[in-house]
Amino acid sequence: MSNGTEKQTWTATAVSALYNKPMMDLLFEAQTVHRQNFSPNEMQLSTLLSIKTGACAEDCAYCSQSSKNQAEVEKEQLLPLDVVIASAKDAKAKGATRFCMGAAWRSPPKQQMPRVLEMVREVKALGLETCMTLGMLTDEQVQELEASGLDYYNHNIDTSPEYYEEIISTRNFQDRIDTIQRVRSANIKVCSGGIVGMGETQEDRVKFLCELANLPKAPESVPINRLVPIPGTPLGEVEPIEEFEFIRTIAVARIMMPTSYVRLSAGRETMSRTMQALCFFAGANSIFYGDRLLTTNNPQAEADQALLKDLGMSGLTREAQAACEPVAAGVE
Ligand code: SAM
Ligand code: DTB
Ligand code: SF4
Repeated sequence: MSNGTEKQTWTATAVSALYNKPMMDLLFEAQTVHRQNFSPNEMQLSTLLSIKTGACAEDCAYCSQSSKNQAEVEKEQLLPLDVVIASAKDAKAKGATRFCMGAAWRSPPKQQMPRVLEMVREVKALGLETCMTLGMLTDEQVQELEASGLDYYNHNIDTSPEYYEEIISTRNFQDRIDTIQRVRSANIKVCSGGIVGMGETQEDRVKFLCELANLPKAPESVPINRLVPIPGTPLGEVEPIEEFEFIRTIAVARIMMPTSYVRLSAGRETMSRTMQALCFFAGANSIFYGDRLLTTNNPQAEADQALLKDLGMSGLTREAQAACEPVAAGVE
């Protein structure tokens, strides 16, 4: 564990031992760490919007938006600003505090940046936190995003370095790390996680979590997606990962990155309420909130409101989040 001055480096051996602890011990430890750093009955709510859909040059095997895959998606060019603002207003009215905008790009084309930056400014002006996920960035693009006031940049490492090349061939693991480092060196918070259930081994999951936790500074936000198998993609027929394996991954992420928000991301639509509650107990304290992810469905907002109510939980306000931040910052 961290002594408060030096950041711990996690080894795969140590993480594997943690991962394979008796389930009740693992859950108890994760919940204990969670309570040391966060208020246990609050859930951070982020709403996602696809601002540019489909026709992506990359070949990510899980993704409906790759031009190399045969999934049926409605391709859409970069959305007009007013459509994005209307969607953000709606998200805010429903209780989201962060608005995440995703584009199916390998990297953002230069001529599209002015509108993207305008989106950040306008959404921020509504009083929402902003997050963008646009693919790989140059130093100049990072600076532009920073100047526009962007709060978070999402760039997932997705899986272990070893398994990465089984999933994507049009870029490599280091390309992802390079963009994360560029974002980290600016005044933008890092959101980075990955996908569980792509046929990877438990060792891959352990190594994936080591990569995230051993970054010079762990990501402030860690989305853990359960693969949404999409027909027409190479992973369209993959069987869902065993549930306890998934919950263990969340618990281990919580313990390794005690002050990060761990988001139970894609894949909730096919999870029972009980499974989601166990993921929250294991330390997940953020969700995508709103009926749609990028090209697939998410639970209805009303269903999530009912879930949180039945669990005695509530959406995290920005004020409560700000009050928590000095505590979290002191631990790392
Ligand atoms: N094109 C940009 C990029 O790749 O960084 C941004 C959008 S991309 C769709 C964002 C992330 O969504 C991916 O890195 C992946 O982790 C997640 N994702 C995409 N398709 C998914 C699926 N079918 N199931 C679970 N997660 C998925
Ligand atoms: C993340 O980790 N998950 C989100 C967001 N970051 C951009 C995307 C999930 C996509 C799920 C499949 C789809 O809707 O196309
Ligand atoms: Fe393109 Fe991102 Fe999908 Fe990969 S995950 S195909 S980069 S949209």
